[in-house]
Amino acid sequence: MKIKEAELLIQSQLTAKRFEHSLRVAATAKELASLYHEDEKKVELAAILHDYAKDFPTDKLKQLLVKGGFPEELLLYNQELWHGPVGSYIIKSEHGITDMDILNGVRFHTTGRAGMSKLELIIYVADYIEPGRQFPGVNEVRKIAQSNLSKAAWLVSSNTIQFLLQKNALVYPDTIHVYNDLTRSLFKDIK
Ligand code: DGI
Ligand code: FE
Ligand code: FE
Repeated sequence: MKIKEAELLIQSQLTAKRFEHSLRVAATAKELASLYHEDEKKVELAAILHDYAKDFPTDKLKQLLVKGGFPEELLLYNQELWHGPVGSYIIKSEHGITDMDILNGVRFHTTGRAGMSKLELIIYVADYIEPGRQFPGVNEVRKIAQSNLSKAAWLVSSNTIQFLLQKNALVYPDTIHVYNDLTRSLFKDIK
């Protein structure tokens, strides 16, 4: 799929606001791809497509999550976690995307997971730091993203978990796994 084609497709699926978010994530992700020597075209495509299923109605998300064979445990967690897996399923089954890195970039963009590829880390971080975001602490992540991609992703996971704990929200295991995985690799003597 060409970039322009993906943009038009996403524009047809999302509200204007979310479409603009997707374009900003794509621009941010492209910069990170250049900085960290990742395939810019692949990264841009994954970024444009990452929120494909964000505006799907709940019933459709639920149905496609099961149809796509994703862990049914996801149904016991916040519905925010469903649009990534469902998006990856749709771009594969309806739009012929076969690149596993792109599919995983879309699938895991909300939770992250242990053992993320460079492309996955880029999407995960770009979604958090695109210029329209105003999370507490986002400027620190923006700064670190310029010199250390893993450390930036670690901060995203740490901030997200702290945000969820403050709300007494459930934390999906993959959200914890990315934090543990990056903590292990960044701070080698911490157990
Ligand atoms: O789709 P976006 O809004 O661009 O961003 P996103 O896909 O990263 O979704 C962000 C939301 O998902 C944000 O409010 C934090 C939430 N989230 C991430 N991990 C978890 C989670 N929510 C719950 N309940 N549990 C998680 O593990
Ligand atoms: Fe999302
Ligand atoms: Fe997003």
